[in-house]
Amino acid sequence: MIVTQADVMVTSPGRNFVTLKITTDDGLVGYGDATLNGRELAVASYLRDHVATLLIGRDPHQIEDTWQYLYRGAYWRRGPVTMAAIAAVDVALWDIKAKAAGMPLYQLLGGASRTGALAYGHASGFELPSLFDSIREHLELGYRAIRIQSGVPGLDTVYGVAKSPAMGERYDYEPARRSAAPTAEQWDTRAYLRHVPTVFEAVRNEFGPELPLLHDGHHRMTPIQAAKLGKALEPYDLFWLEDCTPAENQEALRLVRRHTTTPLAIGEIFNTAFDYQTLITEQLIDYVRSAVTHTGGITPMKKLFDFAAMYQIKSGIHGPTDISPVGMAAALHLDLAIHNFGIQEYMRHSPETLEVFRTSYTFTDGLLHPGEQPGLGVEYDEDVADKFPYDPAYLPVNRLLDGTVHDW
Ligand code: GCO
Ligand code: MG
Repeated sequence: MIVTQADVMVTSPGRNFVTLKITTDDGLVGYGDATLNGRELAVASYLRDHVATLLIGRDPHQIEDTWQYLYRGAYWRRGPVTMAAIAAVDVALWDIKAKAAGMPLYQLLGGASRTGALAYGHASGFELPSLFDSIREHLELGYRAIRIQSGVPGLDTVYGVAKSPAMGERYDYEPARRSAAPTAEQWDTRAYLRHVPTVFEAVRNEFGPELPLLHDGHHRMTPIQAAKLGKALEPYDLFWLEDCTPAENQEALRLVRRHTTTPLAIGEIFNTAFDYQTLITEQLIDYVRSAVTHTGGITPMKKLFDFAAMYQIKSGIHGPTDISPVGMAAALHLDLAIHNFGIQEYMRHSPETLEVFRTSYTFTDGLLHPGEQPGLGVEYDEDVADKFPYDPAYLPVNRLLDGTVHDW
């Protein structure tokens, strides 16, 4: 079997997605997600202009060799654009291999280690009543673990918080605002640090001690501020505190760790195992947040999780709606197979997105399952996709009240 065609497809059903389609002379088709929110066309060009022709004539079964060929062969390693492009190739080849085997992909990764993957959803509200409503909605949808983001007194907009959920607004569409330039949000870390523990106290009082609760700090704190927050949140028994400090600085977590037993998750903006070297070997985190789509695909993610497993660190794969259903399905096959599964983020795609991407994964009683279709179990409808042309959209930028640009 050889690769005969590699097509890069861009569509925007509610938000932008980049998908790689690899076709073989046997007529098998594999899909890979190459979506990099706000920088989509850079990855599309990397694939179209520099990778697609290299794939023609290759044996699709040689996944490890193709991965090394693209990673080492380019000389310029790592980086989100490169690694998203390589991920798309890797996932598409796994899709083909599993289809050729007539098995769902998780079977090729070692088979199921569990009946389903515990998922967490995103509840948010500017004030406590709307936050509580959002939590209740998620519980009704079947979620058994919930991320909590709330407004901060004095700030008009806050990352991860829907302004008017009553009007049907979901925050997952907001980070990719359709505009020619990013919008600006505001930030005040001291106000945030004063407010967040009161929110978790109220949520625990209302919903009890059992519900696993998560929170995302989105890289906004210094190490000492993060240590303070972790400590303040200890009474509320978080499942994790995510991205408490800017992720590039691995050593920062030493200080945070020394001060708090709140479990820590990091890595959604990482793209190789090297970004975790200190974090894993010194056991500075509890959960690895990488996305399959942004970390070079299934091949390196499996190695990364096996490395993490040696230090009792678990998975918590990134699953916002800017990961396409193809990337989501890839994550679910890994979640089912690996031993050190922790939790899976699941925000749910919009109906338009699911018209383009026909998924077979299921969400039942809080657990996700990738389904039993051969391969990834996701089909891409090109006719429907063509109805949603690319539309520039940007993540917001963040500024302190005096105008200084801050981590977003
Ligand atoms: C999360 C993330 C996302 C990111 C988004 C950026 O934990 O799900 O922080 O919401 O902000 O993926 O594109
Ligand atoms: Mg996050």
